[in-house]
Amino acid sequence: MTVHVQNLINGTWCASRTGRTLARENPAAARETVSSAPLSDAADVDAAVKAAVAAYPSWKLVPAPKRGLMIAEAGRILAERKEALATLMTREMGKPITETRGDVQEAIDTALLVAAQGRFLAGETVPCELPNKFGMSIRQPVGPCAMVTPWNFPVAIPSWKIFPALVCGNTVVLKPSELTPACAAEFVKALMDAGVPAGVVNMVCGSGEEAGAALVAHPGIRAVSFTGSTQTGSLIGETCGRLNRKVSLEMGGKNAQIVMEDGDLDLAVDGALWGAFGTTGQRCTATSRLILHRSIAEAFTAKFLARVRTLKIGNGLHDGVNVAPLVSSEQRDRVADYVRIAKEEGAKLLCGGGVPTDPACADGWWFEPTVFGGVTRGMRIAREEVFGPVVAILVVDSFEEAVSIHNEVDYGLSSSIYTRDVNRAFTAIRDLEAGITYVNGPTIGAEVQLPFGGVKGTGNGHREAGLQVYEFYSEWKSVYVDHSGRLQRAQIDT
Ligand code: UN1
Repeated sequence: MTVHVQNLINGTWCASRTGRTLARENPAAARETVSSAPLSDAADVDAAVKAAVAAYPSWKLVPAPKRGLMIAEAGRILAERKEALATLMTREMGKPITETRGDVQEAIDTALLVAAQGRFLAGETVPCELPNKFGMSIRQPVGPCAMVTPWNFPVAIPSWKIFPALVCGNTVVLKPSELTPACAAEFVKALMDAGVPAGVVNMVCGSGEEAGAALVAHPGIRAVSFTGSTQTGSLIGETCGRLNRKVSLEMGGKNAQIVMEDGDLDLAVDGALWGAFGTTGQRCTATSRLILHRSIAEAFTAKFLARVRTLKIGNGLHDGVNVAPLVSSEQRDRVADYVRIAKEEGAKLLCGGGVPTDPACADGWWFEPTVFGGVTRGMRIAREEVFGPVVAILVVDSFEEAVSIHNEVDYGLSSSIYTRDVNRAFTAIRDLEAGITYVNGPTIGAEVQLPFGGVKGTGNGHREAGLQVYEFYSEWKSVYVDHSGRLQRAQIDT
């Protein structure tokens, strides 16, 4: 059964003016079309932005607690539809049903957190230097926001952006990945069913080059939030810089798990398996490097490889599957390319490295869980993001060397260290250049109540989730109320 997705403009679901659509196949059964969605152009984007601009003046006057209630209701609706949405998500982008349930759950968690924030979008009151004068700061919305979202967390990531944007009083145009339009439409439907007025949330489907580019540069947009590739993020950053437009970028990672000689090896193996091969390695937070202390490297690698070989490859809808297909044939080509490059660079293939030969995998985009040993700092496989089930092992002689290797990549999203030494753990927390550090846990699995984002090439300094996200979706206004009844000159009459 194919889901026919449409654009949502001013509360009405409609086709693109172009008449063009794009079909989306099931990554685990490429002959099955899961969804089809409009390939929109600049005129469709223009209509969506105009709707968001028109809806803004009244939406920003709705009291924030009331906006929060609508978000709470959207969260309740998502909880009610969780199983159906998770099933659709596995069919549309591949990851196992346990993980797609988690994706929807992350949106529900975000709804609960953001809804409550509707009653606590707090500012400051501060003393003034002059008598009979009152000083405070308040949050105001930014205006119509553009969200450009990826396929790997097709519901959770839109929720990280759209819920806080709405509670702050902004309106939204969403351009979801062309690989997951049906999931995005279900997310937006939950908001509409929760009573969000027409025009407050709009959705335009299509390619990044056409619909995405038109949206980001549209004069009606005041802020842009993007999660995706470094290449696209940099282009969006350039456009927004030129237009003096607020922009939040969440891009690549080359996350590492460090295992020290005093770490719990079995626990570290569990962590590495989940971090490297969960979501088939297609998370910004995925473990892409294992930095092992030489004294445990051999023992760890043996245990790890034994476990990797037991991972169950299959259709994400089937019970017990650990490794589902990659999202698309292009993504699989990219992973295969990195495997070739790593071999050419002299890395040693320890397991996997190809397309599974099982006939059950013939009609989809699987790739074997792949481990490289003998990786050295300069190799591309040690520095570049793969976004697939490939992990590179680097061996070090000291904690200092582990930190130095960890920090020498361009990215800095997530990091992890397994150690029982509390001093080392806290030194790692201080010294690892990353937005997130886990102690005795894998690099994936952030919770929504803490800020999410990275340093260096991973982003441009903004954070999603937690309480920090409101810095992006609101503007501070400073207010001075002088009740002295006379002119008082700051810095002069004090
Ligand atoms: C992403 O890969 O872009 O921390 C998001 C995690 C998830 C979110 C990942 N909660 O792994």
